[in-house]
Parts: sequence; C-alpha cells; structure tokens
Amino acid sequence: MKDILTAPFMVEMIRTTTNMYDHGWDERNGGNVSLMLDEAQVAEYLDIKDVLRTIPTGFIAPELEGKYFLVTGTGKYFKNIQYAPDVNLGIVRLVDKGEQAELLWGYADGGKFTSEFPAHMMSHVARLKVNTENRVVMHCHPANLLAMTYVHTLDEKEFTRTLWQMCTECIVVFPDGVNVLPWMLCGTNEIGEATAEKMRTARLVVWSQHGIYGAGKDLDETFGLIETAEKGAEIYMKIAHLPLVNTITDEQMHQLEKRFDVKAREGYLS
Ligand code: 2HA
Ligand code: ZN
Repeated sequence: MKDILTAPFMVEMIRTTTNMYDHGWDERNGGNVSLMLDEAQVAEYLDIKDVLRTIPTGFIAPELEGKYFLVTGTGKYFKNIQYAPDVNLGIVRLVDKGEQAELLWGYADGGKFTSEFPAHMMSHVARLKVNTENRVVMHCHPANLLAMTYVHTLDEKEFTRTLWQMCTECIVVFPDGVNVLPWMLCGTNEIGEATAEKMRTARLVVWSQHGIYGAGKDLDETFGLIETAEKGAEIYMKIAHLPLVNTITDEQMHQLEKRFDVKAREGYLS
C-alpha cells in the first residue's frame, strides 16, 4: 500500500487549504473543503474494508451512497493542516443512503467532519446533477465578499452585475453569476438545503454576513473561482464610496461573451 500522504489528492488538498489560510480566508477554524474521490483512487492507499469508525451524518442523501470524500475536520484550523493532516482531515465513505459516514482515515484525535457537512454533501448532489465532473465544494470567509454583503443589495442579479463590472475577467470566470442567501444559521440542514438549491443555477453562493461557497471540478479551479469573485469584491470595496466615472458596459460584456465563448446568465445583461 502506498503512503497516503504522497497521494496527489492529499498533496493538493494540503496545498490548497494552506493557500486559503495564507489568503486570509480561513481565520481560526473558519472554512471547510470537501473533495470527492474515486474508490480506485482511495484503494491505492487504504484498505477500503478497514472502517475505523462510523459517524452519523444527520441527513439523507441516497445519491451519494458509496461515495468517498476527503473532508476538513470540525473545529480544525486550516493553518494546522499542513503540519498534521491526519488530525485535521479525514476520508469517509457514505453508506446507509448517506445517513452514516464510514471513517477510513484521519480525524486521528477522535474528531469528525466539518459542521457544514450537510451543506457540502447537499451541494455535491446539486452540482453533480448539473455537471458529473464536479468534485469539490469549498467554503471560506473572504473579507471583501463578506464586507460587500453589508453595503450592497443582496439581489442576485444586482450583486452579480456589480462583480462582473469590477474586473474584466469576472464574467468569463463565472458567467452563471453569484447566488446569494440572506443571513441564516450555519451548520444546519436548512442552510444546507438552501445552499444546494442555489447551487443548481450557479457555482458560487454567498452566505450574507458569513462567507461564500464555491463548487468545481478540482481544487485549483474552485479556488480560482472564489479568488476571482473576491477580487471583484475587493475592487468594489475600494471604489464604492467614490464617484463612479467609468464601468464595463453591457455592450463590452457581450464582446467578452463572444471572445471567450461563454454565455452570461439569462436576463442578466441588457
Ligand atoms: O467551520 O466556517 O461555517 C467553520 C465555518 C462554519
Ligand atoms: Zn463559515
């Protein structure tokens, strides 16, 4: 059996979460990431019949029965993942229609997966229906996106249009735009279901006064998605209090659609 700490998915997870911490997106125990793995991928490094513990999930997700996930641990700090991956991360397999998670590796201090596990798993279900290649759900607390939810309308079309106008790349990177949830209690099945519902139409979902969720096919792409939205929000927070003299017009947005072969969310451009 090969050493799991050398697995490309593990190396990438450690690098990405460290990078997220370095960006200031994951203070203390803020943020959580889940990466779907193939059984064959896992079996190269672990005896998949060797279940260390079984942990109830508190939700039902039959679509994810038998699926494997590498997930950050509850109460754990992204800052520490690189130094103790087996304490701060875990690999689980969902069984019993998703009601139980079998721990195959990690959470070595007796811990378990993130408190936002429902939002992650329900979002995986929603995104897999749109794109079978989706493997990653990522949550974090980038300061400018968060700040924006205090001073900008939470109307999804307006929020999206503002971000698109802040840097040329935004519409190219997230043509589906950004969906927005009002403040809700985190860690619950309710916010999980609401997030998943929003994930049906966009890969980015803002949690007002809390943070953001992103979904994508790999860690790099999902990180880049959030990074681009956060850059847009950063520009907005730099200019929102100043007189606006120039912007990117809808006509220019249409040029970007053509040039980069993307289609903006229906009805969002004039
Ligand atoms: O796990 O970010 O939303 C810490 C959080 C909860
Ligand atoms: Zn959070």
